[in-house]
Amino acid sequence: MNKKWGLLISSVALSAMLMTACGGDKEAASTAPAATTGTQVNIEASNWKFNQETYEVKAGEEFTINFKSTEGFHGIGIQGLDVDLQKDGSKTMKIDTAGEYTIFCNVICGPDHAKMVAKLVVK
Ligand SMILES: [Cu+2]
Repeated sequence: MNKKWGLLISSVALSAMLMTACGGDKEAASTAPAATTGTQVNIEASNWKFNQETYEVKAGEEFTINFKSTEGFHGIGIQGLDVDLQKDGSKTMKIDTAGEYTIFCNVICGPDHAKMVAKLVVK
């Protein structure tokens, strides 16, 4: 996973920066309308942080991540999970085992991009 992101990030770094600079708006392929029931995990990204340091969900229960860039162009990936959202988007999923997962920004968004990390705690 790390290796994959490293490759991806270095290969698209330039184009991502250009796209961000022009205010390009791209819909992620995995974007789906937000579900209205179940646990909602609202993650907002701004320059250069997430609105919470940790987000909690329950193991074995479905939840929906609602991701939004409120300032700038950001994205989220979650280490070890199939989550890849850019700008705005939602993803419904379920994690069966308790643990902690690192949420990171997957768009090269500016000088403090590397600081954009948070934690998903599955209890
Ligand atoms: Cu970023």
